[in-house]
Amino acid sequence: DTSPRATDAVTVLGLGAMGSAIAAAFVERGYRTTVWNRTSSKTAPLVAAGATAAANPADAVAASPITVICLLDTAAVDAVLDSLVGAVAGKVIVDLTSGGPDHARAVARWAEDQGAEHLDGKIMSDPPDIGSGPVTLPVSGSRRAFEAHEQLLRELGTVTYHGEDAGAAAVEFMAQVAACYELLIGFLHTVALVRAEGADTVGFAERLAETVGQLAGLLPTMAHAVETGTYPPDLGPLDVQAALMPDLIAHRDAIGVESVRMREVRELMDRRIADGHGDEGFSGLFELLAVAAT
Ligand code: FVH
Repeated sequence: DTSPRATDAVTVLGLGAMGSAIAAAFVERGYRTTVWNRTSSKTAPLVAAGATAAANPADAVAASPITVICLLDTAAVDAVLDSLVGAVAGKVIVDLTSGGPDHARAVARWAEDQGAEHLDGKIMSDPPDIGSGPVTLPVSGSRRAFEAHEQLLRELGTVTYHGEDAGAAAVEFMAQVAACYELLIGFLHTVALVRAEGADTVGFAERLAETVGQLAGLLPTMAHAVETGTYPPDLGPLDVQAALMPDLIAHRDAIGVESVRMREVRELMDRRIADGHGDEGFSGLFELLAVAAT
């Protein structure tokens, strides 16, 4: 992309596995890159590649209009921000550290008090993918800062902007991570089931990957059903789906495989049917999930 850049200078605070990959991507793309890390020895590979090492976070932030922070956790971010009081006025601070929505909102308030603009982003990929592989980067916060520096952020991967609420990217990230863990912990339990029955685990996993691919198409449809409150018989009517559950759970109990989630599914199905919705599908269980009305 040869369009003029908003800036050719960028600062990166934090040179762990991810921070180093981020700084390297900026150096490789010709940005004047300034780096800082608590353990200064980690700056060496990046300095060798053309980056400039700063002695402390404040000097590093002063060197560029925009600073990317990528540290282990929110406690680390707070520690570094404490050393940046009075040093960020007029700057753009982009925090890519994993954390929850409320921390992102707190950093946004801190930045505003300090006269800086703030973006929060979450990196959904592994360090080697930065700059080249499948990187998803939800970002939220100052729309002006996002529009001014969108291209710099896109050097790292596929960026999606989630609005002015600084916590929105973290909401997306937490939901994505949790949904993947929900799927994968269930997958591992079914691997235990398949192995307990002496079946082919890898073959099962390959066939399940196909099934999961088909489920992917169902997710937006189910979200639409939730939004409209109208539930089609997805995966079939609950009357039919529920009929399997006693045998499915009895089988897992018989071979010692965890069934806590299957018991939750059965209980929700039975309640939904008792409420008169046996002709609707799995998405209708949403109505029974105790979520405080927003
Ligand atoms: N690594 C991954 O695969 C995941 C992929 C998805 C996104 N995550 C998030 O990225 C953040 C950084 O993760 P990381 O893999 O770079 O983590 P480390 O390699 O352990 O580096 C941690 C850096 O944080 C610095 N640090 C820790 N505590 C402090 C502190 N109190 N003050 C200042 N810096 C601190 C640490 O410094 P040092 O130990 O080298 O001196 C590293 O630079 C993270 O949020 C992941 O969830 C990565």
